Amino acid sequence: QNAIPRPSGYRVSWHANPDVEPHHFGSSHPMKPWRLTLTKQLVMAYGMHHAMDLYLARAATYEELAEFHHTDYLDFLQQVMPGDMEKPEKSESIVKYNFGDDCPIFNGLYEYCSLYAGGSLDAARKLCNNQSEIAINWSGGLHHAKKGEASGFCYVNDIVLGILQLLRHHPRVMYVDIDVHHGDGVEQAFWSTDRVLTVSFHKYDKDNFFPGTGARDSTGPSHPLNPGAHHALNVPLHDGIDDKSYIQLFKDIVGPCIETYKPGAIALQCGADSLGCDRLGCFNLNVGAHGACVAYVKTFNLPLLVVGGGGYTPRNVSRAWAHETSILLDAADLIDPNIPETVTFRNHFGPDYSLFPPLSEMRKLDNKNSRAYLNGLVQSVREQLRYIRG
Ligand code: ZLV
Ligand code: CA
Ligand code: ZN
Repeated sequence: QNAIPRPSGYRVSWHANPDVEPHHFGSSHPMKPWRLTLTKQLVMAYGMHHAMDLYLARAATYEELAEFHHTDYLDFLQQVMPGDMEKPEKSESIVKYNFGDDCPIFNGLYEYCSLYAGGSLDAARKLCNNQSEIAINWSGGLHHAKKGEASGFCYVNDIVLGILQLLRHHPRVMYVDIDVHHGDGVEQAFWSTDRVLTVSFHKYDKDNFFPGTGARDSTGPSHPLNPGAHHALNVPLHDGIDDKSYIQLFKDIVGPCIETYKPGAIALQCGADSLGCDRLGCFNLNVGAHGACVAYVKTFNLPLLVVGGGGYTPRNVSRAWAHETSILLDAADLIDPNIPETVTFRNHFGPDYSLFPPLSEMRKLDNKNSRAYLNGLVQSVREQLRYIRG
């Protein structure tokens, strides 16, 4: 594959550390850091690495993690070992910090966390220094982690750390989250400030879908003295949303939010579990539609921090994130939709060997989101925006 010419207009940077990739949550756990290896193989086979600035992200330091996280939690994260799960004297802390089946203790856990967080911090810093206009960390996006506890496969919240960095240079930062799960950790971290507007699109079913938060009417603690009131926007969806309705809804909501709030920078979480056929997800999106949301955010030409997130069918995660890398490079048209012969692990992409297989046809769920329901969501977000100024 020929190299893609470096676009002259703006700089795109890639922040990664390959030492994240071999970490293993356990054989039955759906989170597979190996999907990052597969993504990188696609990106490189297409020659996209020639069109970006590549940075080897260093691990976030303890002090950097402590900009958001409690030190007692970090101390525990740093010293906990796989065998501790069975030790009675550790069980109180394990419960307190929410380790267990969703958030297992595996070898190298602290290294894994500090490396993926280091990537987002590095990316945010390059945006702040004007050394990059679009900075990508596919290993980040772990939106459920709380100040003092792990949650939903997430241990440290790299997005919060990245946004805190962006806030040093920008009065307002907008956060957009297209993972199929609610971005609760990021939302909660900024509940008490009007300097971050969070917007999450997700499947919502209070009792049957993790984490059970993110109803339309939960817009942050609404005390009259809280400047952050109304600065959490939630777009709760039902099963089976399709390409056309999702893209329309995304534009109808994200467009007016950016125009009203006028952020200085945007952080975009691109969780790929909103694709059709995802092992944990329940939407019907194809790679093209997921990418169309990324392309839309890019049209606003604001400094953009792009992170990964969920995504549990690795071949489709890597398809989506490779395609989205090409969109961010303005090179989507230069990419052959047939996956090149030279891709290592190409066997994972059979039988179609396409970057855009018809995902929704294979495991189709009925679209339970009526036109009226979606129109109601747009309407209610418009009403919410009356509380927001840029
Ligand atoms: O994609 O988990 O439903 C960002 C992200 O947003 C739950 N967890 C919790 C609540 C009680 N549990 C179930 C515990 C299950 C533990 C292991 C699995 C193992 C095999 C297959 C599926 C799961 C699983 N866990 C599916 N959904 C869960 C969620 C957590 C989802 C986190 C999404 C993270 C990276
Ligand atoms: Ca989401
Ligand atoms: Zn998710």
